[in-house]
Amino acid sequence: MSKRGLFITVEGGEGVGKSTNIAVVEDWLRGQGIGYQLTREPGGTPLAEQLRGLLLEQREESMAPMTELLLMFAARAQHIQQVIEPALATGHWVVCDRFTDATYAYQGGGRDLPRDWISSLESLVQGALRPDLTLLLDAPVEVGLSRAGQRGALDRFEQEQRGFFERVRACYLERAQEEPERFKVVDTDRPLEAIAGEIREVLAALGGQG
Ligand code: Z5A
Repeated sequence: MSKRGLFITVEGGEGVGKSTNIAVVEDWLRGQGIGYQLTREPGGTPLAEQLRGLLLEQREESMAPMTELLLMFAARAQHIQQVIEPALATGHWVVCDRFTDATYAYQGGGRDLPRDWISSLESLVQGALRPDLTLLLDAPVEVGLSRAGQRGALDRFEQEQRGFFERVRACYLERAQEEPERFKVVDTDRPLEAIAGEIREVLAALGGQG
């Protein structure tokens, strides 16, 4: 039986450079000859991608925070069962663009839903599954918003006000302080090559445990 793969999540606020730096993670994994599955949340399966569409699209009827929370976990349940667990079980590493820390940050920090509701759903939906490493890409909110603002139409989250994104960032940083073994906070308000070098170092240290 193959050794279980490692589960890496990449987190951070709007425009911090997740997509850009996930490419660095992929390059490193390819260079090491490690099989991996790249995926994202909300989404990652056809059904979960449909739920993503519901979560991100702008509509006239506003979405209740509880609806948003339950849809995030509904998508996650499907994603874990169809993609994440099967990949880890065959020894592939899983690289996931956002996971449950985003729920704590956006629905907990941003929308002010109670943290214990999120942790109850986390236990119910994930059982013992937790990331082995979480790369928290961090930059001041104005830096991320100005980078993200150079793109096209805004989704439902991107329409939020600055205070929302400040709460999201504060919640991510608080979580990183609470779990320093799992989180690596990477300052992305720097040139790309410096960021990539730090990410490769973090992965090399983790690879030794894999
Ligand atoms: N969400 C939630 O609420 N609860 C949950 O449980 C989950 C998610 C799982 C969709 O996520 C939304 O779902 C998300 C939270 C919510 N909403 N928001 N906001 P997403 O992952 O699709 O959304 P995103 O945050 O909108 O990703 P993003 O904006 O695409 O950001 P990014 O991937 O971090 O950024 P990027 O595309 O890599 O970089 C942005 C630009 O900056 C780009 O032009 C780069 O070339 C440039 N860039 C990047 N790094 C640098 C540096 N170092 N220097 C200069 N320029 C740079």
